[in-house]
Amino acid sequence: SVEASIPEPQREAWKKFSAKEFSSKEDFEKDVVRHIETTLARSLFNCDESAAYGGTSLAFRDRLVIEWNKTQQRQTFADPKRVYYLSLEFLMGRALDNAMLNVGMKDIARDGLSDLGFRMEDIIEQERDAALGNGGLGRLAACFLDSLATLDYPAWGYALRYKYGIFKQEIVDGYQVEIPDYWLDFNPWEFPRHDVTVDIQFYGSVRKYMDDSGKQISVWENGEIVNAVAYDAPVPGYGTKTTNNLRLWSSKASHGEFDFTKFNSGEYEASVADQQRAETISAVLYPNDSLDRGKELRLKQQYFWCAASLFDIVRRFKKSKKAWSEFPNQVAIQLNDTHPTLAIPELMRILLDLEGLNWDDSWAIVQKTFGYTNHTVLPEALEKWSVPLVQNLLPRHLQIIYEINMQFLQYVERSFPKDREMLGRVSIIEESQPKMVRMAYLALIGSHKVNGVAELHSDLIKTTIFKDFVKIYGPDKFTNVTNGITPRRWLHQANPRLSELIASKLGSYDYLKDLTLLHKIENFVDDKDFRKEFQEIKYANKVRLAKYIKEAQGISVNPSGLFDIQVKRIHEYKRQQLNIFGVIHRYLELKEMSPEDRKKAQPRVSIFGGKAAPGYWMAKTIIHLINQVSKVVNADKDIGDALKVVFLEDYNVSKAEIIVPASDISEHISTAGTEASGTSNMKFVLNGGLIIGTCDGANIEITREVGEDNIFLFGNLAEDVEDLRHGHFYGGFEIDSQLKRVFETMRSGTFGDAGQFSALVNSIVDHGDYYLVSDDFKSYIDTQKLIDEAYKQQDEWLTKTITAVARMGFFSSDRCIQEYAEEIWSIGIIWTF
Ligand code: IMP
Ligand code: B1N
Repeated sequence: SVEASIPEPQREAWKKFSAKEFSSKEDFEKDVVRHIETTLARSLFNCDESAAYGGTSLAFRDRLVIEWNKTQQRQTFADPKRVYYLSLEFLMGRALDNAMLNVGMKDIARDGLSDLGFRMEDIIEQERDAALGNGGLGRLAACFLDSLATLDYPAWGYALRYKYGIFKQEIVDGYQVEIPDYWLDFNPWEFPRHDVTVDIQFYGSVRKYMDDSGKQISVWENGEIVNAVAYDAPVPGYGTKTTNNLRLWSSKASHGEFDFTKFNSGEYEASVADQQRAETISAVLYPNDSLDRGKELRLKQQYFWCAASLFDIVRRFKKSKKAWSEFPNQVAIQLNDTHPTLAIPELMRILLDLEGLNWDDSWAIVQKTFGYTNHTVLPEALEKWSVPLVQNLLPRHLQIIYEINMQFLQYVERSFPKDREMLGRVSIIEESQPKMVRMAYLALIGSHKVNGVAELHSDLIKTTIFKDFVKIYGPDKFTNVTNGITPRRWLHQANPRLSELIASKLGSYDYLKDLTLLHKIENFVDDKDFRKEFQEIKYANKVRLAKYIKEAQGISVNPSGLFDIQVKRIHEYKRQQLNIFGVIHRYLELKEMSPEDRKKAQPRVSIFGGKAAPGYWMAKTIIHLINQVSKVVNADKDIGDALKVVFLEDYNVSKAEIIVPASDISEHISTAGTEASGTSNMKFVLNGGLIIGTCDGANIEITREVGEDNIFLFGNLAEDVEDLRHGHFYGGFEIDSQLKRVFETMRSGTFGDAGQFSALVNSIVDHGDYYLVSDDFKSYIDTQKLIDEAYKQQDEWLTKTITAVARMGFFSSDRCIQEYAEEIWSIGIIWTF
């Protein structure tokens, strides 16, 4: 149904002038020039690369919009069950290159731009990243959108339109400095929908009364209203016409009577202040990864976004005039971690208070609708909100949460009458001072499925944080969906030569839609020409990165050295400290060698990159140490090319696209049992690099797929971590002797004032070494030695990397989305023809 459609007699005229997609080079050029001259009001005489980027993007945007409109029409007409992916983070990166590849017009664009006097690569570089996320969780959401569209699923993403994405990182005197990322100056990819708005309420109170039939009614009233405005971004699938939608909500002051009276009574300033306060809600992405800070504004963001999204979803459902019992057959909502958990009490509120359903029917609908994905077992990342905070901001929701909890606890009590302690353990409300709402429990109780993101992680949640809930609900409520990555961006776009080589051997690019087809390149593992080309591509990618390192960081690195890369958020559990201590150890060994021996040593380039949360001092100390070591080692004339250390500033998605294809080794070395999955591990191997890693997260499944010979595993196992930690405190423990030597060197001032690093060293020496750096140190450096030796056997190394690439088919986000669709969402595809 179309609410404002053109009458039948006028449709012919309409159709005659309907927008058409360019399909030739000439039409593309025409569109680009028209956009530059009219939309951007520039001319032949002042068209720089940024204007050319604008014109090119707008030309491609036109194409996407046409397909986007048709997709929405098809979906509206078919009215199938849709999936809604609620994520506070979508780390999309750049859109232009992706749009060109997905609609398959990149070659035309290259030729067209060249006719107009531009190099396409330079134009692509003009775009700033859409960086609405911190790390893996946000990038996973972006890969999922790509797969959902590619597989023709009717799906929407919902998030916030932050004015400021993740901060830009600068390194000043070795320290991280955060610069705000105001990214919306020019964003051709979004469409403001000023007609799609929702009033969102905060604060206020709940009035209860009996209606005539004796039914209790709750009214949430006297609150503050903030307006949510929709901004849409098209999400094109690869090699399909399906173009789905990512809807971002922006907050603004509601222009009700309230403001109006203020204006009239001359309180102009107060009114503007209100406006700014409202806009603050969607202003900034919280820059914490796997860390919960419990800030009120964050809770406001979460509710604002959940309420606006649910209003939209419910409105769409109501257009079909189906019975409420049909809601779970039309709507699947996936909670990306606990951040959108308020959607559960919000849907309850809509059904109970606004639609007049009873509790049991409402609850049945809610439980069938939601699925919850857990992404971490780290205690510091598990969200809890203080009861007084929720009471004040969302009084009605707190009542509903208490009611959910009461019914749940009654059920538990009936099922486990002998286990009195269980009630306190599983209660949604933690009886602390102040009381806290445990969001993971609420998400679990309100969903029909809970999944972890890699096998080990999915097993771990069942034996640790959700142990009691497995007893209560049985094991079937829990499942695993191992993460994946989109091969479109992470192979085809980031590594076009490798993608082309693979396509030439497989006969087509079909493997980009069915990554399991990759296994066939194992047949070419002995093919001389293939091997040569494969090796040359890796070298060329290393040259490209070396060039970038020189430009960005001013450090010269030799591309024939072993490129050892660790790029990810800086976090103690990810153990960049283990890596840099290993680098110091290597430096000391090189210093002790004779010049002849040093010449024989395998040259290495150690590359780091990643952001620390602004308030995470230990992570910032690690960054500082890496930069200090880099300064000393790179300037040491004895060392030369034998070792170079680089900290790459401002790691982000578009930089990852240059970095990932250039690794020989990448490091995924978290303390076993702490990294839920990891996804960059998959990206590096898919691009022909090997892993040094612990038995953690998806490393375990990668090992199973590629074979133990094609990965370098080290360190203690997850099952032993608890005993080791216990031992540190009660048994007393000896720091590894080689690590001790590293600490002594630091203490002697080799890398500057040792006091700067004392907290880092003390966390290991004096405070129990929670992350087991010392326990794993020997195993780590021994494995690095093995890698040096293995790398010298270039032929065998090449065989390993080719074999590993061939065996990565499992890790496509397409496989992952298919599992969600079948096991959790029960949705089907919408045919595009
Ligand atoms: P919604 O479900 O109302 O939010 O619609 C989703 C998107 O599809 C909106 O941008 C609508 O404008 C658009 N839409 C809804 N129905 C039709 C239709 O029949 N033809 C074209 N677009 C539609
Ligand atoms: O989610 C990724 C996994 O691959 C990583 O292993 C996992 O660490 C990551 C609170 C998080 N878990 N939890 C978060 C991010 C932001 C925030 O405010 C928690 N991120 C992960 C994808 O599954």
